[in-house]
Amino acid sequence: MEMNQVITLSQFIANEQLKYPGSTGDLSKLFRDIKLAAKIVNRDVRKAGLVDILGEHGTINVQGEKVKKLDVLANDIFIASLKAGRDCCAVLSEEEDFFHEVNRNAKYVVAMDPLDGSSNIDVNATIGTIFSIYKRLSSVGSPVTEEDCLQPGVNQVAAGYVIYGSSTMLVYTTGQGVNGFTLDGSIGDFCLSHPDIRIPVDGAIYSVNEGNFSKFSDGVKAYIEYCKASDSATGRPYSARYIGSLVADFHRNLLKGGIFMYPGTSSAPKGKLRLMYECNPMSFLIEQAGGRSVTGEQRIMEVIPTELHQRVPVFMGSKNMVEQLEQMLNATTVA
Ligand code: P6P
Repeated sequence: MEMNQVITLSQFIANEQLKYPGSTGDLSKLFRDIKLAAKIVNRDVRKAGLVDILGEHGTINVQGEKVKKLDVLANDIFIASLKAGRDCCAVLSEEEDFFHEVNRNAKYVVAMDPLDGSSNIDVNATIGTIFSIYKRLSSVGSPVTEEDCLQPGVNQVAAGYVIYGSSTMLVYTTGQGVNGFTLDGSIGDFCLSHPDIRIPVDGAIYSVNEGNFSKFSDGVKAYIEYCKASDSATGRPYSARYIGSLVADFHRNLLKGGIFMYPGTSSAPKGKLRLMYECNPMSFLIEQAGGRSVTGEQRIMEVIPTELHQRVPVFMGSKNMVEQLEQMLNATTVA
């Protein structure tokens, strides 16, 4: 890329669309709506600390408006933008029990976590938005069905996240690799900053909440001990890095290599993370970047969903690290 050549997200998507002569442009318009909502959420996230001025959520602010929790506000912002854009037929959101029909004359379903890691907001840690896009199964114009929103991850047409960190980035895939765009406040647009992201096949970072160690399976315990063991030939011990915000932990591992784990435990066998709007989109991205993502028994994207908000155990990251983990899980299962 020539020096000083700025490629905005809209330009990049338009160029990508040219590769598909038959495309209607509906997906590009959907990304337009997601981009707009992301910029508005970014504005509000950056003000989150100003509660003394803006008011604590649940209170009434100086304008006489009820101050919403940021994750509820983010949900409303994304749904409003998708509704106005008219290219989304339904939204499955972590913030709503059932899916929300938006425009039955549109063909794309959006599954999303509008603001993941919101417990980190109060301590000013990095948080993010995660989204996953499917083509509806039912015919355009008919009522949207639960089956439209319960498709396996292999059916995704696109997935991505927005990370509200030291800078704000939008990272996405449509199945043609992974590209990252950084928000340039001076022009108010996302600009290509990380073209064709590939995760290293090996890494030296492991991310897991070790507070749950006593409740992990023997195989997971064995792998964590493997990560901690000293072995210079394989670059161990690895570094432990856990922010407690999926988008932040994922993004670091995507760029540097590593493995992220949210295993099942004796008290929560399915783990904590949601299949439809956390594990599937992140799995699409990691596989498109050359990594691997499994439940410990199968590829995450091949799980057949049965509930809108179902949880699955997740192990995802550098291909060789995830395969090493799977070998240790199988060894303890077989034993
Ligand atoms: P724990 C944040 O609440 C979240 O949903 C993910 O962003 C994060 O990876 C996980 O939960 C952290 O969970 O149990 O380790 O605090």
